[in-house]
Amino acid sequence: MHDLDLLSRYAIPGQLRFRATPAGLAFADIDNPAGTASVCLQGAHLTTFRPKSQPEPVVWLSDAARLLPGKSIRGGVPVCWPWFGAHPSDSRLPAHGFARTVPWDVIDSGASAGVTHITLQLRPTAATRAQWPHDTPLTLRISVGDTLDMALTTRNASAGALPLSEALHTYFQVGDVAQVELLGLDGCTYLDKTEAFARRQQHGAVRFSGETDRVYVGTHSECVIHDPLLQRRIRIAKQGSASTVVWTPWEDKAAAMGDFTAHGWRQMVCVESANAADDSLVLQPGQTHTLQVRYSAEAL
Ligand code: TA6
Repeated sequence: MHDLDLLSRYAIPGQLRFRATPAGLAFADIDNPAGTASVCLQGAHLTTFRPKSQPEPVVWLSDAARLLPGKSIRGGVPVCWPWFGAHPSDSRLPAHGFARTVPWDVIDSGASAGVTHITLQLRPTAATRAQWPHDTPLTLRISVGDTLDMALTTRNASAGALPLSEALHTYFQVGDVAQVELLGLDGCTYLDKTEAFARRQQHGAVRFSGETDRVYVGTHSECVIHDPLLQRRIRIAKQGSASTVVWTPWEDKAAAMGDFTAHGWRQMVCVESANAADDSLVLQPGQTHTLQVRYSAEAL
C-alpha cells in the first residue's frame, strides 16, 4: 500500500519518521520538543496526539482499535468525507464516507518554529470513483506542536456543483465522561440522533449520563472540555465548520461495537468539527473549501 523507501524523502531526522505495521499499515510518527503524534497513512488518520506539557494524550485511541487495511480505526481523528453519517440515498455505502479507509499519499512535510507538519492527499481508486465519480482533490495538513492544527481542504475540480458533508470526528481523552462538561454550545439547536433526530435547544453546558449523539447546527463557536479528573481544559477551536457533533456511545453501545475495551468508552468523548445536516455544503465548480481545527490543553 505504501513504499517506505519513497516515504523516506519526507522524513525529518529527529522528528518525523515512517514505519509499517505487520498488518501492512504505514504510519508517520512525529516527536518534537513540544509534542508527539502518529498518523496512519490509510485515511490520513491521526491516531494520537500528546503535548509534552500533558501527562495524558489529548486525542484518545481505543486499546481495542483494529489497525487493519480497509478497516476504520476506533479513536484518533477519523476523516468523514465526502458525506457525514449514513449516505443520503444509498444505504449500501459506508457510514461517514470512504476517505478514512483508503490510502492517502504524503505530498509534503516540514518543520518550523517548533512545529512539525505533514500534508497528505487522498489517492483516488476505482473503488472510490465507484462511490464518488467526481474530480475533487482532498488534502489534510497536520501541524504538531504544543497545539494540534488540522486543515481538511476539498477542491471541486469538476464541471458541476457537488454536495459535501464532512467531519473531523475527533475522540478526546478525558478522565471520566460522566464527570466532564462541554462548554460553548449554550443556546444552540441540535438534532438528537437518539430521538430520531428531534430538534432541541441546548441549555448551558453539555453533560453526559448516557448515550449522547447530537449534531449542533449553525455554530462556529469554540468548545471547551472541562475535565476535573485530569485537571485540564481542552480547547477546540475551528474555522470553516458550521456544525459540532457530540457523541459518547456509553456502555451498551460501546460493548456492541466490538472495538472498545470494557471501560474504554468512559475515557473518551467525541467533539467533531463538521459541516453536516442543515450545514451540508454545495461546492461550485472550481471552489475550494477548508475545514480547520486547533486543539490545545491547559491546566485548570
Ligand atoms: O458522530 C457520531 C456517530 O455518527 C455515531 O452515530 C456513531 O455511529 C459514531 O459516529 C461512530 O461511527 P463509526 O462508523 O466510526 O462506528
